[in-house]
Amino acid sequence: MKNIVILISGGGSNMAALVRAARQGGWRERLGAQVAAVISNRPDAGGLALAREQGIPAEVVDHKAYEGREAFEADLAAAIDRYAPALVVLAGFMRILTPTFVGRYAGRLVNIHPSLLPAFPGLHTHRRALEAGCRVAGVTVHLVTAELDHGPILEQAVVPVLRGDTEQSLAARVLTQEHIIYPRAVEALLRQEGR
Ligand code: NHR
Ligand code: GAR
Repeated sequence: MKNIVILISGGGSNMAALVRAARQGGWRERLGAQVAAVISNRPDAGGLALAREQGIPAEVVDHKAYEGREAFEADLAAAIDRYAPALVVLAGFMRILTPTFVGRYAGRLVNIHPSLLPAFPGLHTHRRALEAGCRVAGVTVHLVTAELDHGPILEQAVVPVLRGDTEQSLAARVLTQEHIIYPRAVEALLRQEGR
């Protein structure tokens, strides 16, 4: 079985979209794949309850309990490796990962970033797109490399920026596209030979 481990920090709507796609899309039967676990770096992440409701093991590795990134990531990697995952999927995961961690999961680590990369890597993407006067915005699924939000692009979707948009209204429009393209991108990765 190809195990998928999903890392979250917040509400987990992308995680929920992936779980739904796996169930409704028959990933177990068609691809021999399952969402094996959800891990959050925040104990209060709403996605933890959503995962448990679906019968998926949900764990916390709280970064605040550690002195440095390396110590946090050592425990995070140990928690992940118990599931021997074929893919590690960042879904609203908000901690920058060191080159050591990224190297451990090279080619198996994927992220969804709420901008049209290479525009607006990093945080506050919707605010920055509005401030720049962009007429379109969007979302990118990419492989994770050591350089933040710079790995190879797997999928993108574009949405219009509308007159009167706020950070919140634009984020909501982008999020609906995230829920469509992330399951599609993950399914395509699962189909690749040798995964
Ligand atoms: N790590 C690497 N090495 N490469 C990437 O491409 C990564 C990554 C870790 C996370 C997701 C990401 C995004 O899609 C991601 C991609 C957090 C921050 C950040 O600044 C930036 C980008 C992303 C996630 N985090 C702060 C930190 O100090 C904390 C912010 C907070 O907790 O709210 O880690 O945009
Ligand atoms: C999503 O918009 C995701 O693209 C973004 O956070 C939101 C998480 O929502 N990710 C980042 O900003 C990464 N820095 P969710 O928890 O409901 O999936």
